[in-house]
Amino acid sequence: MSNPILERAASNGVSLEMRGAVAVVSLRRPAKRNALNDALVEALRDVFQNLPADARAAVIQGEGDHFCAGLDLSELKERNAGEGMHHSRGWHVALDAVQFGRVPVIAALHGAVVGGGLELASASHIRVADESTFYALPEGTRGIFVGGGGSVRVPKLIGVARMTDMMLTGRVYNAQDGERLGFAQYLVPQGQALDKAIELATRIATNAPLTNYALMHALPRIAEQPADHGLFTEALMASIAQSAPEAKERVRAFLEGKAAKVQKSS
Ligand code: 1HE
Repeated sequence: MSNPILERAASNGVSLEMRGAVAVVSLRRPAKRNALNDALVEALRDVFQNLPADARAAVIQGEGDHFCAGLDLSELKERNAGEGMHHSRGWHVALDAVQFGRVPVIAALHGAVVGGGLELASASHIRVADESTFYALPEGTRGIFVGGGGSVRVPKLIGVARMTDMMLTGRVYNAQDGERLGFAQYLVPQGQALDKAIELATRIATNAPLTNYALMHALPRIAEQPADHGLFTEALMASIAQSAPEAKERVRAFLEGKAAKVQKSS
């Protein structure tokens, strides 16, 4: 790796390894359960803002027994109100780099996905959880609030009522319930989340890049627009995507019987 930004990120606990066209990003602070201190949040931001040009999809995972224990609570105790505001805004920039970067991001989840760890997972586009995964928002019981975009992103997955309950009561959801409620789109046996995430990312990497980009950037914005505006944005995005040479080639291949049909699922 010769990129100094990625080298600095690696020394601060976030490494990147290319597997074909998939960038595998790893949180590497297992002794602290991948708790996110300031250096790690900045490293995450830097990695996702500087993915290699040949990356067409990314996976994020945590080393050790847990995906991520959330905010590093040891850094919280010294912060005043102004510093707290800037700290939260720094998380927003980092997690926006995950959600609104250049390529789709698949989170491979296991063990604790809690607090800021759940906020990070929620910024990804697809979540694959193994059976050891559990989800919680201990902020409520620790006397704090979410600050990494959780109040915006988590209700989009499970609804405001469930998030309120999690924060008021400290409720923890297991992997099965998490999939049923919408935290994860895929549930796999213990130890298999990373392989499944890489398999999905490898498939996604073969899509037309402009279609992937449109899905990541247009869908969440359209969801927040009034219907009339959303339909207009959709029409704009559709016309841009279908005018790309790659789209024309792919459609022609299907019409000539050279592209796969949609198969009934088993
Ligand atoms: C930590 C953190 C952390 C572990 N900050 N140091 N997040 C939380 O409230 C979750 C807090 N963590 C836990 O509940 C547990 O650690 C776990 C369920 C994740 C894992 O349990 P376990 O038994 O495997 O590990 P452990 O023994 O609790 O922790 C191992 C070490 O990691 C230990 O340090 P050590 O020096 O004694 O070895 C822990 O202190 C340390 N550790 N989690 C700091 N979070 C943008 S705002 C977001 C707001 C939030 O995210 S609030 C939620 C914070």
